[in-house]
Amino acid sequence: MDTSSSRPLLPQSLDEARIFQLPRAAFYISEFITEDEEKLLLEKIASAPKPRWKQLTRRRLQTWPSDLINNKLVDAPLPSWLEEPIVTRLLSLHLKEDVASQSHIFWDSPHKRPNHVLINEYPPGIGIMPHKDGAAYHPVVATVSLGASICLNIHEMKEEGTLNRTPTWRILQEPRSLLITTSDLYTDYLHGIDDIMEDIELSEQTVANWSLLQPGSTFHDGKNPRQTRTSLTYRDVLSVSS
Ligand SMILES: O=C(O)CCC(=O)C(=O)O
Repeated sequence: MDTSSSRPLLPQSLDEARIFQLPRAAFYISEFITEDEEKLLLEKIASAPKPRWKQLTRRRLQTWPSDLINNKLVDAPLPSWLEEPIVTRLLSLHLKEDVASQSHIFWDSPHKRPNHVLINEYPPGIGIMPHKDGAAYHPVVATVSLGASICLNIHEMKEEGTLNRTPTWRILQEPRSLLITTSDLYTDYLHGIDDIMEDIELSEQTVANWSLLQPGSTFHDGKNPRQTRTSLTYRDVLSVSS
């Protein structure tokens, strides 16, 4: 598909984008935004005022509209470039094709839409420790990836309460893709990204969303050499103060 065209080809409903290998429910759309939209978003992120960036030890991030304070968000709109086209497109995706049930992925969240976005920038070799996102948010995360591919690992806790370092599943996130994770994946599992220079052993057997990847995508020898990848994670913060 020509992803530089003005509209991407979206599935009829999220049902068509379900990752069946994962616990209910996760969805993956490989070409959720166009190349032009990706370029514009990267330009907007790059041109944000310097203080917007929070430099962590190995990664940097922006928080929109603001950081949470005691798990609360001060009421403020997202900037228009984070709303359009992503939020509108996300909310236009119905869970099922059936016209009688035309609800979207945030239908049961308190604000019926995401109100908060984290922008994480991962240089090659840098990831994020396995973690849970916690109680501040409604348990739906919509992640749009920009710039490059990366593997997200899903981990389980062992019976004795320690982390199983071997991921139970891997999800390959391509540039311009949308990944939605919900329910048990949010509450019971941890997610993280390895600190490695390339993702290896990528195949139908090892990647949960393999059948949903971009048509014709080639990961030569099952490898994905890392390049700088930026993610936008959209969530609904439960508690909002005015
Ligand atoms: O960049 C990603 O895809 C994951 C980000 C993440 O784990 C988080 O924001 O909690």
